Amino acid sequence: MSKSNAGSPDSDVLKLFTTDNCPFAHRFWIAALEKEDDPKNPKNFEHNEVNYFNYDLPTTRDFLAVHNTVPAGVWKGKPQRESMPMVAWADETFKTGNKLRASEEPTKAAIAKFTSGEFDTVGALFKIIMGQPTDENKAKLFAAYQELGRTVKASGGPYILGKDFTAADIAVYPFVERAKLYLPHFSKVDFPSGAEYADFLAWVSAVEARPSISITRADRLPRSMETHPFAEQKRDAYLIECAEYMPYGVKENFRKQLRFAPPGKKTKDLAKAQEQKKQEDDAIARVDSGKGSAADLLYAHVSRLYAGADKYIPLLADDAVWEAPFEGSIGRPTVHKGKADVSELVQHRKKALADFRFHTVRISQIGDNEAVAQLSALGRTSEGDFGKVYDQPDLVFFLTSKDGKISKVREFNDPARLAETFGYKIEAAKH
Ligand SMILES: N[C@@H](CCC(=O)N[C@@H](CS)C(=O)NCC(=O)O)C(=O)O
Repeated sequence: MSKSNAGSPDSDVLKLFTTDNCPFAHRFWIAALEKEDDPKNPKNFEHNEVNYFNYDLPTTRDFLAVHNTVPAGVWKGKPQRESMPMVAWADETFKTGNKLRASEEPTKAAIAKFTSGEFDTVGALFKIIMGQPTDENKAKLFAAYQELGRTVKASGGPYILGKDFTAADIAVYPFVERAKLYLPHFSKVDFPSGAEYADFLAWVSAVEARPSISITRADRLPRSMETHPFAEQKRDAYLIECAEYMPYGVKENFRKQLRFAPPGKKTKDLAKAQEQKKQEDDAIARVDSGKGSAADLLYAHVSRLYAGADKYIPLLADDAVWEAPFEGSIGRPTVHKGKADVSELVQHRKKALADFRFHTVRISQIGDNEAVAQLSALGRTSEGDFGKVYDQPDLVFFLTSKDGKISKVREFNDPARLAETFGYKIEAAKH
């Protein structure tokens, strides 16, 4: 736990939660360094490196009390969330360093232009890397790069809006750094070169010459080696190591492998992750064709419960029953009968939480029509600036299936934890 008072109401220092391999966090890191008088010696923010796979680390806990993605932060007791809003906020708030013009119209228009729609440099890249290196997707990304080059030329350069490095350059650059590595490595696609990309490539060089960019692109520092469960120390190899899930869609499977993994080492196993993903996909396919076992349905239950009632409710038999036998002691119903009641329960829960995940899930089929899941839940409520952390480390679902649907769920949680988070009153047991 940090000993500083960064983030507290009487400090001017931002408590920054960031991850050195995330392109969104990279945006804010660049912006934060640009706002420094001396980027080598930052004074506006305190850097907290977050391993968002391991929920037991104190820094990760502090981060999850604020947001579920990096970058995030706390400044004068208030939460800061999401990369581009944070860039704009820092530009307004910190009077030091360079003006990033984040709130000015031309910058806002350029950010929108190059991060969405026809000339999107972000979405098109992800599509290619995530297994769709089609001619159409490649053409779209490369057209966006050319348009960026034309914009730089028209503005007089060397940056998107002319001589000033702005939030527009910051919004795009982290995804170009990754494109240079990921396109050839994962998709066998050459990063563009040649005369038609000259203006775009000149922009890349100009951006990379900035001190803020060199600092953020340095090889991994000790704080990274001590935090993240990856082995490569050189920046390029490290970014590739972290992104290995992308072409295979196994991010969630890597997440499970990395939950308790040691920092500074390579322990993830792509073949095992792919095998697990196949089993999970098969389970969902059986569920969706009405042939799911109790264990398959329990996997679908855990995956879809917080994805929304429309995804969850079709799993239920018409006369499904949800029992929460311990919740009587906090004055909540212990039985919800039929689809309508259960749907109401599911919607009520989703609304109450701003951010939620089940994790460390173990599912076992224990009879022809029964399965049990031992798992943990972690989330944040949706009220107030921060919400409140909801932590239910020992949770059990007992599921009964009938004709490929869920006929009964029994949920066993610690009602004292629900009471603490949601303000229920603990009542004497009524038996
Ligand atoms: N919309 C967010 C996206 C940030 C984001 O997706 N960050 C990823 C890492 S690159 C993250 O924190 N993931 C958390 C997790 O997977 O648990 C932003 O612009 O800041």
